Amino acid sequence: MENKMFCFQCEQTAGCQGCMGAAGVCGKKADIAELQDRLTGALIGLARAVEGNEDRASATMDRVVLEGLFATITNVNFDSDSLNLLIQRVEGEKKSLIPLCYECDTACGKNGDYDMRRLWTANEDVRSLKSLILFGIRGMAAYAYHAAVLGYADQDVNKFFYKALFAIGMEDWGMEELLPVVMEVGKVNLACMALLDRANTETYGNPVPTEVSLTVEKGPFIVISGHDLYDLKQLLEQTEGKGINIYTHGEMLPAHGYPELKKYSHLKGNFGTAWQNQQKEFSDIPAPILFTTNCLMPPKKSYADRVFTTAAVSYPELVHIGEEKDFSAVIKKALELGGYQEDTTFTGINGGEKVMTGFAHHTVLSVAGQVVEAVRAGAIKHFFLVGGCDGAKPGRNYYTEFVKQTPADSIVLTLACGKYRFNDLNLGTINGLPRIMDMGQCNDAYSAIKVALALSEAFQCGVNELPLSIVLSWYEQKAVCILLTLLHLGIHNIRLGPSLPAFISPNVLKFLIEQYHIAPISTPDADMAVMLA
Ligand code: SF4
Ligand code: SF3
Repeated sequence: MENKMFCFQCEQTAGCQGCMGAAGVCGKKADIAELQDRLTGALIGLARAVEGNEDRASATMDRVVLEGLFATITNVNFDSDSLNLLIQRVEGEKKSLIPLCYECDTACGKNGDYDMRRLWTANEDVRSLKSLILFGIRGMAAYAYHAAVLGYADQDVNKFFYKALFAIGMEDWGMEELLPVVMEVGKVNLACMALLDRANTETYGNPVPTEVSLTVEKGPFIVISGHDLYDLKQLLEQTEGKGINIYTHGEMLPAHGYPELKKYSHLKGNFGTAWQNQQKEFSDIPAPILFTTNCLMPPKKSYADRVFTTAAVSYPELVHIGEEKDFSAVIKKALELGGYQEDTTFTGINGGEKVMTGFAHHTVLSVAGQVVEAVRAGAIKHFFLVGGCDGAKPGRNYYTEFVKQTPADSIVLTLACGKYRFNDLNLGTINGLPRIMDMGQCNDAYSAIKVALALSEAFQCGVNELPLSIVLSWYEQKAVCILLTLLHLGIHNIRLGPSLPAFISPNVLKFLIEQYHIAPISTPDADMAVMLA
């Protein structure tokens, strides 16, 4: 490949084909793309060394696999130093596992790192299936990482990462060998999301319905973005009693529903909308912003001195807070900047001044009887799950229009950052139940699955027979593992948008259509008509 880089893992990939120039649409430069490929190739080498003997993998090895995969997710790590360090750590783990191989002159090829160019130039179907595996485990690694920082691990999940990485490195595997691994990503990701759900709820309690203000009160404040609840908890503890308020941003919004986080009175509200608006929304903000995970966009000069990173996120020249989680630099910056002089109200994209969250499975299932009764009485005729990532494409206003068109006797379940397209709409209630229920972050797809399974049990039918329509929006790799989980559960007729992944080859798409009747979104009117028919 004479192009400088190749990456097609996210929805905004150049020309719906692949970022191939000096930098990707996300701002990832060719040298960083190459380092991320080397890191992935090194992880495949480690999986080769472990192959057939996953019990030899240590806890530190499992951790470096999670961190290595997480670092390559879109909008997470743009920093060569930290990527080089990760590569060294992977090589160090491999060396500890097979020290003799490092002294051996015979290249047997069994433990070598994998050259990712072999994947990018492979037969399109093989490339497609291996991409589904790779991007799926990248997303899943983020979830396993969040569980791990709370002290939760599932050995079957951890072992599967090696199996999946090994499969990507297999040169002579075709559809027959790769397809089962693709489907296994979905199965294992279900276990991984269940693990994270347990980690979050056992640590911070079951989320409860919570109204979240979009007004920023006067005085010093910090905005915290990303998915990591542990980082938020540390920040809340370290800022308590210091006269600094904390506002969530992006995927941190659902944190407001957790009892052990909402108990902090200085966790005040939410700032801004979804990730793609950050360069505009942060341009003149008188406060620091802490990124705990994706989606970090290359910061503009106007606010770069106020952005901090921690955990898997890294960007050159930004201050990175290490594992000791000492946020004093962020606190100092908040006090220096001082915040707004007056309470300042922002609105959601539809003009709303507050949003609701906290409708995870525990809350929804606690009113299951009421929901089932409302369905039997005809007050609720349809459920929609409209969830997933947000992004910059103009066509994404589909999701706003779609939700606006949902009939008054329907419920909209939502999750992840795509909800910012409509979560400030007031769609009213049905028998006291709000018509829009935010189930949480993208990993809380687990909640939606639990609710769908409970409904199918209550009505004694399969999930595909329920009056339930699923409309997903995707952008990065966590959406890939969630989609694979829904397919693993045998869920049909999923609508996917705003465009289909560039890494799905025509043959793989044909398979998905034939087996699962997956379809691209069209127009809100046309899709709504089909779903309600
Ligand atoms: Fe392009 Fe997306 Fe890859 Fe960034 S992550 S280089 S935008 S395909
Ligand atoms: Fe959003 Fe980046 Fe995917 Fe967890 S924050 S959903 S895009």
